[in-house]
Amino acid sequence: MSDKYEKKPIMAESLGNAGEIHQINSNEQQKLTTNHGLPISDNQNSLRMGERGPTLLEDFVLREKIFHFDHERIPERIVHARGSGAHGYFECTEAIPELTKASLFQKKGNRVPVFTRFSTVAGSKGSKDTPRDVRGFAVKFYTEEGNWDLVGNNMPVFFIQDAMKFPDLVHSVKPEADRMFPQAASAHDTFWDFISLMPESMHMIMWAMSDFALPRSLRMMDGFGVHTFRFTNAKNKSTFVKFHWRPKLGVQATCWDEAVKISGADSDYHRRDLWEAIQKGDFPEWDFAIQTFDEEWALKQPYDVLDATKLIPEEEIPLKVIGKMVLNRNPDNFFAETEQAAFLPSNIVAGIDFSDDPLLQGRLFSYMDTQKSRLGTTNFHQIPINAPKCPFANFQRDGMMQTMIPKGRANYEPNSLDEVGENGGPREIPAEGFTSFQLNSASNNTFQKLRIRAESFADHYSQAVLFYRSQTPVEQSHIASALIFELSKVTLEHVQIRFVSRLRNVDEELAKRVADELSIALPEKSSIAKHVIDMPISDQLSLLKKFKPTLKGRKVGILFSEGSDIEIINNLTELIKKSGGSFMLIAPKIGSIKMKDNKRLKAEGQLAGTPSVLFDAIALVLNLKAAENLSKDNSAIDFVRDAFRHLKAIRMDDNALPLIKKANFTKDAGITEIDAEFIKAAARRFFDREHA
Ligand code: HDE
Repeated sequence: MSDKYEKKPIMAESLGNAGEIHQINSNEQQKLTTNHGLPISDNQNSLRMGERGPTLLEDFVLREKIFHFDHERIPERIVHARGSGAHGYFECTEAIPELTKASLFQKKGNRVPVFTRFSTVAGSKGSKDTPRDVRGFAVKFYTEEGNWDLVGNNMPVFFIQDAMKFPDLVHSVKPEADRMFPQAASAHDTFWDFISLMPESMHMIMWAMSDFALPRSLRMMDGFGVHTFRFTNAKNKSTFVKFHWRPKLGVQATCWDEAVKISGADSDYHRRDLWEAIQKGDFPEWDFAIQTFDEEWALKQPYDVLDATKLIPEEEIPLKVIGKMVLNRNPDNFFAETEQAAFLPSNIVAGIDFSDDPLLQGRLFSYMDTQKSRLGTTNFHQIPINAPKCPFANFQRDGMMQTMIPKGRANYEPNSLDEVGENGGPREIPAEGFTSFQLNSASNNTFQKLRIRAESFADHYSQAVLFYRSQTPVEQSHIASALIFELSKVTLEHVQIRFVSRLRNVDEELAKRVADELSIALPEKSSIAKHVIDMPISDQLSLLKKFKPTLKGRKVGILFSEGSDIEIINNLTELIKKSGGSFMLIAPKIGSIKMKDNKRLKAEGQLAGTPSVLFDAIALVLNLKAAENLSKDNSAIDFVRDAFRHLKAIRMDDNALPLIKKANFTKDAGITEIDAEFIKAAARRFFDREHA
C-alpha cells in the first residue's frame, strides 16, 4: 500500500513565530509513523494474543490512533456553524491616507493575503447550504500591522440593537429546546414568538423574508460590515465608515421552491459551487467599498448611525470603491483552516476603530470568549490559519497547547535584562502603536452608568417601510409568500396575530394578504413608539433592480439522449463558454452515449440524480423518439417542469414537444430554439411566469 502515499510534506506552512514545524524532504518516501515519530510496520492489524485471540492493551499504535480519532471533533460554532472558506488576496485600488492611517490603504496596489469564510447562521455544521437564512461574510486580512477581521453578513442590518438580546435571538431561532427541531429553519413557533415581541427586528425581518436570504451562490452575495466603524488618519482625525462588499458576478437569488429542492439534490450546493469555481480558476471577486461621514452629518439623520437595525441609503451617501478581494485558493484541509478559523471583531489595525454601537461593543467580548470554548485554549492565535503573518511578540506565556518556544529569561515587563546583555524582550512603541480614538462628544453620556436604550434607537419601522417600498412588485410578492410560509408553520395563533398587528405598520396591503392567507381576522395595528418617516425609495435595496444579467459563473444543464445531434451540442457549448458560463451534459444513462451518425458523447450526469434545480438554465437536445420516451419518465418531466417553474430559460426545438406537453406549460419569452437568444435568456429569470 505504501507506494500509494502522496509524497508531500506533512505541513508545508511555517508561519512567523508560530512554532517550528518539522518538514519532511519531499523527495524522500514519507514514512507512516506514530505522532511521536516511531515508524509503523503494520497499519492493518492490531496486536493480539495469538491469531484469533484478544487484543493487547500494550498496542500503543492502535491506542494512539483511536485516541486521536475519538477526539477529532471540536464543538461547532454556536451560530454560523455551517460554513465554507477560501484563501485569496485583498488589493487596495484607491489609497485613502486622508481617511485612515491603516497601512493597507496607504498605497494603490497594496496587497495582503485574506482568508474568507461564508456561513449560514441557524443550522448546525452538517446542515444544508440553502435554507432561508442570513449568510455570514467574515474576512481575515493578514496585514503587515496585524490581523484585521471584518466579520459581517450579506445583509446590511441586524435583528437586534443591543448585545444583551443576542442569546435570546439565537435561542429562539435554533431548534426548539425540548424537541430539537426544526433544523436550519426560522419557520417555527419560538422564532416568531420572539420576533413578534421585538419590534426592532422588523427591518431585518423584511430582509430575511426577501430573496436576499436565498443566495444562488456564495459568489453572488453582497457583504456588509453592518456596524458603523471609525477610520482614524495620521492626524488622529476620525471619520465614521460603513464597509461593503460587492460581487463582480452580481447578486442573484434562487426561488424558494428551488432552494428547498436543491437542499435535497445537493445539500453541499454552495460549498461545492465555491470549491469548483476556485478549482477551475474561475476566481470569485468582490469590490470593497465604503460610505464615510462625520459626526455632524450623523447627528442630523432621522435614525442613529450606532443602531445596527439601520442602514444608510446609498442614494444618501454613495459607495466609494477602494479595493477588491479575489479568492483564488481552496483550503488544503477543511478542519485545520475553515473549521479552526477564529474571527474576532476586536481584531482591528491602527487606523480602524470601533463605534459605540452597543451590538458591536458586545461582540468585542464574545468572540474571544467563544474561541476558548471551541478551540480549547487561549493559544488559538497560534493555529496557522489564525496566526498573524507579521512578527508578533509579547510576554504572554504558557497555557494549554503552547506550540511556540519563547526564549530568554524575561517573561515580565518592565525589566532591565537588556542592560546585562540578555534579551529583555519586546517593548511598547507609543508613537506607532495602536491608540483608541479619544471620544470627545457632548452627546455622549460616557460618564454615567446607564442600562438604557437611547431614545434615538426608538424608530423601528421607517426603514422596514423603506426596504419594502423599494422592492419591485415581484420581490414584494416574494416577501409576502415567505411571511405566509413561515407563519403558516407557527402553531400559536396569538403569535401570528401579534406579528400581523406589527406588520400593519410596515404595509397595510401586505398585512391584509398575510392575515388572509393565515385565515385570521386582521388584528388591530400595534402601537408604535415613533412616527414612521417617509424616506425616499432606494433602488440599491432591491436585488432585481441591481441585477446584472450575465452567464459568467452560471451553469447550463444540457439534456440529451441516444440519437441526439452532437453538432447542436457543440455549437451550444461553444457559445456558453464564450459567454463565461459552464455546462453539464446530462442523459438518462451516464457514460458514453451513441449519438446521431454513430458519434459518441459522454454524459456526466444521470438524469434521475441531476435535477434542473442545479442549473441556471436548461437546453433540450433530443430527437423525437427520445422526447417521446422521456415524456413517460418522471425525472425528465420534473427536469423541464421545475426549470419552467423556477423561471429559467429553456432551449428546445420541436423534437422536444412531447416532453414539454407532458410537463404542461406554454412557450414564452424564456423558451427559444435559437441558440444565441437562449444564451441571452439564460443570464436571467422570467418572472412573468409567476403571474401566469
Ligand atoms: Fe456573531 N458570533 N455575534 N454576529 N458572527 C459568532 O463567534 C455574537 C453578530 C457573525 O465564519 C460566534 O467564532 C454576538 C452580528 C459571523 O467563523 C459568536 C453578537 C454579525 C460569524 C458570535 C453577534 C455577526 C459569527 C460563533 C451580538 C454581523 C461567523 C462562533 C452582540 C455583523 C464567523 C464564533 C466565522 C460568529 C457572537 C452578532 C456575524 C458566538 C454575542 C451583528 C459572520 O461568538
